[in-house]
Amino acid sequence: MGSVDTSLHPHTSGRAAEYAKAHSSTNPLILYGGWFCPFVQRTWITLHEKNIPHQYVEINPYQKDPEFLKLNPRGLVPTLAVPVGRANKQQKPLYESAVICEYLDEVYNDPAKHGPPLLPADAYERARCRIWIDHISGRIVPAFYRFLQHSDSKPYSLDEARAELLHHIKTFIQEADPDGPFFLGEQFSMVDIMLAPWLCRLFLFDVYKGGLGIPGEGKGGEDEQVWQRWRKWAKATEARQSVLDTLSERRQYIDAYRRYAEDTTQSEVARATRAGRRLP
Ligand SMILES: N[C@@H](CCC(=O)N[C@@H](CS)C(=O)NCC(=O)O)C(=O)O
Repeated sequence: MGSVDTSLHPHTSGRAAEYAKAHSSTNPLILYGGWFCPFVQRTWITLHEKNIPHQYVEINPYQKDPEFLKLNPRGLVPTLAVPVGRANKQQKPLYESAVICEYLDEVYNDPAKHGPPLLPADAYERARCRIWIDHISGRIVPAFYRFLQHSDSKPYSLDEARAELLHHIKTFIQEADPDGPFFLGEQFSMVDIMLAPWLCRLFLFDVYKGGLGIPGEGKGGEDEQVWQRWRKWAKATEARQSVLDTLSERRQYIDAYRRYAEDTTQSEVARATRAGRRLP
């Protein structure tokens, strides 16, 4: 059994380092995160989109520090320490990226300070967003890891893993507003946030797995329109300030994800993927 990666690069770099530094002062709302983690990036993008004052604390979740486990017994990032009580002197923990992001959207709800809500006001539309958030977390994200962790000893081929990821991406984008650029149209929303971090990591398939396989402009055959819509979404989402500002340098991701590509990491996500279990 390989070791869990406690030797990860310890800091953010690039734009994310600047954003982390700008949020390093003491604040009653604390995000415990790891620069490499896409689930953390979901939370980070939400904090950025809503301009929420907070403190960012970089930790290595693989070290399972006892103080950290007291906050989150699952031992995962993101973990949020939320101020409660009089004068915000006490804090309570929250975890699970999708839960945290919805919490932030609900609590920081003054449009003058925090912009428009990230989920629609209409109950039906909100529920529909949650279907596609569930599709992202329950289908696209697991397929991402099955593909990235592919090795010759797997019971499925690399082409099957690639086809599965592309199938889930296609199903998702066919549900998006036809004009876009974002899932709901002009408005950047929680649905976009839930997928953006993995979008930013798709280049890893070019580095490690011989390519992602999404056809280039004009090469999508009968699916050309679908892939065109995907490219529009991807371009707009990648260019979003909150997404750019929460990314470290590419070479750091390439190093950090080598253990996934070689299928040697013992992270909870990788072990669940290997065992065919639901992701943590
Ligand atoms: N379902 C969790 C997943 C979080 C997660 O897996 N985080 C990883 C880092 S990307 C982690 O903390 N791993 C620690 C470990 O595997 O021991 C969420 O959405 O927040």
